[in-house]
Amino acid sequence: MATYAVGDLQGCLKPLQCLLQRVAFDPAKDQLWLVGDLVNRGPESLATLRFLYSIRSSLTCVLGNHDLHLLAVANKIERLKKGDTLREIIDAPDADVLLDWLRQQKLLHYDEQRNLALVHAGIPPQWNMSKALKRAAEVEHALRDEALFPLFLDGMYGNEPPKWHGDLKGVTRLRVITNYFTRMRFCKADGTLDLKTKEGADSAPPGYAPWFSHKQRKTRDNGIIFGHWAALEGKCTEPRVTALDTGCVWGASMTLMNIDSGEKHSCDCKEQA
Ligand SMILES: [Mn+2]
Repeated sequence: MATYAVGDLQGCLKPLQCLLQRVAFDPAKDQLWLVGDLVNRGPESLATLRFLYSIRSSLTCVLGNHDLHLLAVANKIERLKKGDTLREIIDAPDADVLLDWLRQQKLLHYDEQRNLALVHAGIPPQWNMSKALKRAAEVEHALRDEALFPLFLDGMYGNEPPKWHGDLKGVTRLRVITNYFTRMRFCKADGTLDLKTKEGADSAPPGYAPWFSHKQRKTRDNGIIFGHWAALEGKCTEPRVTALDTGCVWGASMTLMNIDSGEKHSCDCKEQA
């Protein structure tokens, strides 16, 4: 029995299957952690979601910004954007089953035994693991609650306010939490977000730094696996922090890591497409 983590899939099913074959993944025995952004932009979003659903009991999965966007579009709260490849999911006869499963997934997973967290974008410097789990649970509750679900989806878009405050209420509060866990790259030590810059770790605007590099970060003693930031090319020198998005959907590669041994494999996406 082994546990593996894989970076952003974004509908790239063949590279995922290439990686699972590489390690002889057996869903009856092994576990697979996914950093989110399961769908969108890539060639096979529907087939990817169906495959994941079929092995759901072997999965630990957190939601990314593209997954939340899919839920918003499917619930007619947001329109498809240029470049979105989500239509096939929304039109599928089994869409309800797939989307209902997606909606049950978490924003932050923490494995206490391994002292290891799984999150799409990151954990802001000002939260320790226990605070982060509480904040993530607020959004997870909204996703599962029939009345809050549409309100949350409607209110989750936007970059403001740029920083968490305990007095925030309602969808504004949920928006900031969601932006941290699913969209963050650069922030200040106090958690002020810059959500515009998408280039590599050395492209921080003045006063900002990659979320993981702040000395004051309260999760420095926890392991964290994250995706979302393709421009890092899987490189992160911060101890115990692992960047797994290697830009498959942009024609680079997909990365799988054995979370206990740290051994990595990658499948080239151009050959697999
Ligand atoms: Mn993302």
